[in-house]
Amino acid sequence: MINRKSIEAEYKLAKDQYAGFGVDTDEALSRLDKINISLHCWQADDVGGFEIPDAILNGGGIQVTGNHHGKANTISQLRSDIEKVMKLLPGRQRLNLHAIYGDFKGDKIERDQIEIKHFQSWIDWAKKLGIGMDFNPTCFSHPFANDGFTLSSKDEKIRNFWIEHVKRTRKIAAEMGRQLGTPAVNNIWIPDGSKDTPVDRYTHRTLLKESLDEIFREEYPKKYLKDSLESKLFGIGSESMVVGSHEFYLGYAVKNNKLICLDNGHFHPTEQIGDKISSLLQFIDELLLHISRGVRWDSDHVVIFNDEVQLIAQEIVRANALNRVRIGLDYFDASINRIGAYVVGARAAQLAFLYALLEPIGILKDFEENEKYFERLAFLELLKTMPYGTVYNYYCLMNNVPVGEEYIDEIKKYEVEILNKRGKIN
Ligand code: RNT
Ligand code: ZN
Repeated sequence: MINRKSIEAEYKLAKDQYAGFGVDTDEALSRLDKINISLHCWQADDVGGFEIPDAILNGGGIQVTGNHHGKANTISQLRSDIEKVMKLLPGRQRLNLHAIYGDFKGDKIERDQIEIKHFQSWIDWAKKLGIGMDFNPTCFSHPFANDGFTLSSKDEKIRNFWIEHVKRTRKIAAEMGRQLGTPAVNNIWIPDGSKDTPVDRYTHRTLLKESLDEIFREEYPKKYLKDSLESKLFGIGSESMVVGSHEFYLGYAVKNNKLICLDNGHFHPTEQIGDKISSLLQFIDELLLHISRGVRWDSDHVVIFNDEVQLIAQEIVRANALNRVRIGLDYFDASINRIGAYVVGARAAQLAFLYALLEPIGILKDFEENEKYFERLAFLELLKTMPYGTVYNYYCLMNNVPVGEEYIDEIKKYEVEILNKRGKIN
């Protein structure tokens, strides 16, 4: 059991211990507090959205499994869930919305017809909460995505439909950024690829390049909108080739000054995206992260405090690049309480950044420069037993949010009072 009364005393001891390494825990916390995690709306309802009729998750190479009760079925339920999540997290977060989550008010609005008015109630909600928003075109779960190609389709009609959709999302995202006073990242991920080995990869990639050129023809002020591109190695049904590969978008982003989105479920299982950050930052102004957890494949499991996420946070902090990286989560687990999934993942990401911010970077760099590799290794190991959990608990206490396991009870209460009354999953 967490003893709230002793947290301050424990924090004092932890502060002294870190001070012994020249690390200021108060400063680490104030830097952590400036990190806003963009919470992905799609964990609350299994990437369903609010289109009429309901979009069925397909044609996207992604999959949600599980049937835990309490899925958000309406906009107000989803907002209530996200508000609950935010109350259980220290610091201030953002909302990351997908285009299928518009407030369509019972109308059937095609994706190439979406407008700002369909998202105004979200913007107003964000204003009320004092948070920023990010956005995404939804180029899957749609009949025009069923044959596996969208922006790179050889069918001009299909291509133009998606080009128009993505153009509109840029316009909407820019308006979100303008109204909320913080740039919205509009992240483009498309499922395009093929199950079996194709013979003509080149044409699809040429088409994707042309589609993107057309999409980005219109310029928006960077203070409102940032465009980002998310690659993938393979997906379900696109095992043999994904058009928007890492190399493709890397080339495009460098040439056209776009953000790269790194989703750590989208690479070879042993590939560390933490290692890519210092390379990309040499050539790209800003990165977007989709922090996720692949288990054997891009399975979008709930984020945990594992080596992979730690390295990502460490590489950003060590490169002093927090101001050049936008942080989002991306996973969808319908097998457990969905609110719990958000809080576990978001807290794990925060903990990873805190852990990185508490490193005695000066000492470690000094060892490295002087070829004291044994000392460097020993120190990195010793840091693992330092009381960073205590520092995080103190951060929660200061933010008036549940500390330690207290959030579990809060979520259980929400499950009984709210989620259990939502009826059967559809
Ligand atoms: C899919 C990508 C993408 C999606 C969201 C829903 O593999 O990771 O980011 O998860 O757009
Ligand atoms: Zn992603």
